[in-house]
Amino acid sequence: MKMTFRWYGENDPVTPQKIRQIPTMTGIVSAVYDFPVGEVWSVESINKIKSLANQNGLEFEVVESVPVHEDIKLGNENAKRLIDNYCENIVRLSKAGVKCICYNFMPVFDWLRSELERTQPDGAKALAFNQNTVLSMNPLTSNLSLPGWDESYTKDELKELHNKYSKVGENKLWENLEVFLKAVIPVAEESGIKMAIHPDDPPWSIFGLPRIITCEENIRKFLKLVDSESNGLTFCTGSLGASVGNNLPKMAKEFAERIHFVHLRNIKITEEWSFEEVGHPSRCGSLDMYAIVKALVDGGFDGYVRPDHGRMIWGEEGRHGYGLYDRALGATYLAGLFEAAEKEAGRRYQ
Ligand code: DNO
Repeated sequence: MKMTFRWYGENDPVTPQKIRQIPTMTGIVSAVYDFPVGEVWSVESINKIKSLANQNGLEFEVVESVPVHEDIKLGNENAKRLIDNYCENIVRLSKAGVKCICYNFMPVFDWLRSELERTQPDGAKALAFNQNTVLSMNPLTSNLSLPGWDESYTKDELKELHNKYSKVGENKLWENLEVFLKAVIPVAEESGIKMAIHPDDPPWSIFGLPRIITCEENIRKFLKLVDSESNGLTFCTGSLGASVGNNLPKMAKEFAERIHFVHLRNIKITEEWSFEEVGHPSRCGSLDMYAIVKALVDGGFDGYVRPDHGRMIWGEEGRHGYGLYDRALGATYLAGLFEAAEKEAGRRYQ
């Protein structure tokens, strides 16, 4: 297992200098942010991240994300050119030493929360999702500010996109995903890159848009679309765990060999379809973090791990979910779980 930490680039107040001081940290997880979605990243921009990481004793082996352009998900006439660009990014990243690429296939919106600063009993501020609030939101008319939404569309563009997706239901989205994978995975194989799809967060349809990477059955289907080690998963416990039907330890064990990257965080399910983010340890929320880590290790997982979203504690302010303190606490807790599970399994602990 390699413990890593997400870094949002030079404007991120959580600097590589700080990240390297977190015990067990081996590398940063980052991306090039200065090119529009769908375009080829410059070698200079890629190498800059690598050298900033390396100067601080950290590796740059995981990219999160190389975003998939909406036209690929819609499968329209621009898809071919954009997929070619995607392949070129894979080749360029592999030349810079990247080994794993995280991406998602969620239409329009990435991860979604209805509240960004819910105050918890101990005074920490955390992200939360309430289904009723989300059902009452209309992204086409309201001024939404969503934490995971990297692209900012104008209202008209959003309406147009929404219209286009009205013709793309789940089946068509699966087909478009298959087209993407059949083009991209052979390039990843040749480049020694493991592709790791991120599950949909939350793992159900929102705003009438289809979502398909949601549960055990669909993940099994996804892995069969292209049965290659390079076609793998980002196992995000907070995303999959929001659905009460998902048995995370079972899924972790079954899919372990195809899991290349793990996002570990705990959530507390407050009612069906609603949850809030909590501290990483099992006793803080609804997920049994040790059972999940143990299942991964017992299943043979030996990839990259990062502590996912932290709460804002000790007065820290910054990017929602991505402050320093709570994620750092999470990293050391999670490293402890891995040490225990790996030793118990008779594997060398690194
Ligand atoms: C949220 C993240 C996601 C993730 C993308 C992967 O905190 O886990 O935004 O980076 O879905 O493409």
